[in-house]
Amino acid sequence: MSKFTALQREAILRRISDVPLQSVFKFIDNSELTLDECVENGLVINDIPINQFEKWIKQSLLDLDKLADLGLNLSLVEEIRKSIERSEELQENYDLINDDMMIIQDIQKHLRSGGVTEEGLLEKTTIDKELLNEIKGYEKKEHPSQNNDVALIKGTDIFFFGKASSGKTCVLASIFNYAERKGLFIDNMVSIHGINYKNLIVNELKNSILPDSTPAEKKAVTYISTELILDGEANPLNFVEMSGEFFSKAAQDPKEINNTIDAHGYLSNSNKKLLFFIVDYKMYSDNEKSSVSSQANDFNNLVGILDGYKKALQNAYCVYIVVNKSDKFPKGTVDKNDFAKSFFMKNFKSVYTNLKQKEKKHNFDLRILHYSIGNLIFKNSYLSSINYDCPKNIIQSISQQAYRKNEDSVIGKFFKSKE
Ligand SMILES: Nc1nc2c(ncn2[C@@H]2O[C@H](COP(=O)(O)OP(=O)(O)O)[C@@H](O)[C@H]2O)c(=O)[nH]1
Ligand SMILES: [Mg+2]
Repeated sequence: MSKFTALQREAILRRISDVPLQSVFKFIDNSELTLDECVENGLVINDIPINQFEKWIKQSLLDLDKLADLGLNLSLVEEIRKSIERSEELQENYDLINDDMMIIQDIQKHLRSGGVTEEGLLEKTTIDKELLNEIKGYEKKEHPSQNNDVALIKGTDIFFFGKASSGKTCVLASIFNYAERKGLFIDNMVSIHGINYKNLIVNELKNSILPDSTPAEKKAVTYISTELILDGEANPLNFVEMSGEFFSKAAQDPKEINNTIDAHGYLSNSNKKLLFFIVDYKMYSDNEKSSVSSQANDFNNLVGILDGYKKALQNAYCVYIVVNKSDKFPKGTVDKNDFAKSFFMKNFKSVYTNLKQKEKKHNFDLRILHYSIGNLIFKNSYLSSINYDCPKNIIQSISQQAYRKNEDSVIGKFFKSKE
């Protein structure tokens, strides 16, 4: 729009109260007139809708403090102040969401309390209609821990060790979810509580919901018994998940082993074992250096304890180092297993050396691999897509270990033909 000449300006200002409001707004928007001079020349300020003032204030065309001087009703000035504060607050929430700093439950709460709006989410964040519906319908049920002290049946025992929150339950859920899709496992009802727990976490994973942390109670040591079916042959597997606090407690006080990682005597039976050490890569990438060294300490202590405890390591076929949450590896990492190996050997050097020695002494395999359950958004609280490669590789490896004797025949055939 062209600028007025001085004469035109004067003429317009003189009859400003006759000019349609929308035109006056445009003149002010384009900095051709100021609100001050319009009011001086007879524009009735209280006729202007308050959202118009808000727009000008946001565009720095107007100062909030000036409105009272210009004659705007004080209660309206107050209303505008509040509304501006609120929209700043809303914007802060959208910024937090865009920076991946808000968990899904908080987004849901803000939607209910007005801290964000549906339109705002769609407009100002990357959330689309479908995801918005997921957020609105998101529901995480409380579930009591499953008391499970049934003795392990004969078979291969699979243990998950790692700090609280390192992702043990998620790895389990992810493995069972994959096995269910491919029809690889058959539930064994000896561990009915374990099976219930497994069904629950798999169901939640399918609904993108992440598990609650496993509490440090003896009854919260979960045992899920299943049979791996390959070529029509059933191979019993006992999956044991411990609370992360138990793991740390045992690491700090080896005398407590009976009450912690050997809860219910699961660790000391004569079954063959696969031991999974779950390393939390995210703690590292979040720059929580102290927690990395405390992970290393705990693993070192654990290795020491296991070495002397019954035949824990002697009965182990394989110790797996799982560098978990590999979706947080640097962008562009091509070979994630390679990266996991170098990462572990560099940052957990002492644990690696320690395990290498025990590997020789007890003759188990030592494997280092990466794992991710999928892509997580909303500050790691919501699974936006599921990874199937990681569980596939782990199950394949577990199968090879569990069937060690006839490795070349059955397993090789199965995986070559199926995938
Ligand atoms: N980025 C990422 N985060 C994960 C992954 N697995 C788990 N997490 C996060 O870690 C949290 C704790 O996982 P959980 O399985 O409960 O840990 P546990 O205490 O060792 O059983 C989850 O709520 C997620 O936020 C993963 O593969 N990638
Ligand atoms: Mg857990």
